[in-house]
Amino acid sequence: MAWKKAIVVRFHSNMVTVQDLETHQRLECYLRGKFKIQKIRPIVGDYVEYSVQENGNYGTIENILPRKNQLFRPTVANIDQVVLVTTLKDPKVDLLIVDKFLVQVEKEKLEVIIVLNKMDLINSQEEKSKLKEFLEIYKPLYPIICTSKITKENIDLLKSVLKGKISTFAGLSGVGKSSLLNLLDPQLNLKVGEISKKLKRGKHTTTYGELLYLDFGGFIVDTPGFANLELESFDKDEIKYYFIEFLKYQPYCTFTDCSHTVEPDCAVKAAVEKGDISLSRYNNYCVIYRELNQ
Ligand SMILES: Nc1nc2c(ncn2[C@@H]2O[C@H](COP(=O)(O)OP(=O)(O)OP(=O)(O)O)[C@@H](O)[C@H]2O)c(=O)[nH]1
Ligand SMILES: [Mg+2]
Ligand SMILES: [Zn+2]
Repeated sequence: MAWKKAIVVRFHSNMVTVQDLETHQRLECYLRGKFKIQKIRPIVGDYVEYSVQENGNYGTIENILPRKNQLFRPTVANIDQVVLVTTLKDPKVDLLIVDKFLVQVEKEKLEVIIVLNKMDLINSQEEKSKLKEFLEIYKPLYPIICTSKITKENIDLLKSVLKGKISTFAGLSGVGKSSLLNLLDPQLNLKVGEISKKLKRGKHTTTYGELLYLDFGGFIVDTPGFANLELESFDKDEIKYYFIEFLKYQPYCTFTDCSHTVEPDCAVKAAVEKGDISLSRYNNYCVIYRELNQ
């Protein structure tokens, strides 16, 4: 029988669950022995070719197609975009965490969309000015979608952004990732407000995420929220390349290896003083640089 194409949605011991690209039907598959010999393992998000066994109950993975990219936490292949979900209130997310997250995504050269959730909680003048500040900082840099589980604003816009793509939802615990996904596709029926309790107890979360299929077309990985974000594996000198708005000024710094922190005649610092680069972003860059310089 001819091979068919599918995507790996789940991995467990020595079998994988695949979803056929045409029929969307799921099937448990065995791996050919050659993969073990070649030390190749399919991961969630891999496109594969498979054949169906005679009884029709199981399939066999025949071939793993080349990966476009690979994310390690969670382990997923062929990601089109990362959706960073964040909030200004309950929890109040520090912009340093947002910037650290963006650094990670920029390093992987992935597309990112910022979703600002719990808009229903933004009511007081103080909260509204925080919102204004957030938009002023990030709108020139990344697409932002403001959402709420309560008012359901912009859920259709979010749907259109996810349609036909493989996306991961990332963000601090409690910002509403699972809630938003349930709103997008109620069949997902994800647990809300529970994983964070598990994290507090220090339980390990699975490293192999599951690919969830959205009924309007598209795949999602609902990653468990992280409590904090450390950039331990980064070199202090690479961080400047991941603050994307610095790039066009960098060539005009007097020192070619300028770190934009203490050097004189720094074009990035000049842009901060002129207001062309946000002070918040620049300060967070300096914090990250110093943390890695210790
Ligand atoms: N007011 C308000 N509450 C929300 C909104 N979205 C989610 N919540 C609530 O926030 C809490 C956490 O929501 P979850 O969807 O579990 O958050 P999560 O990001 O998946 O959290 P983890 O799985 O721990 O990473 C729940 O009590 C939700 O009901 C929103 O737009 N507005
Ligand atoms: Mg969740
Ligand atoms: Zn400089």
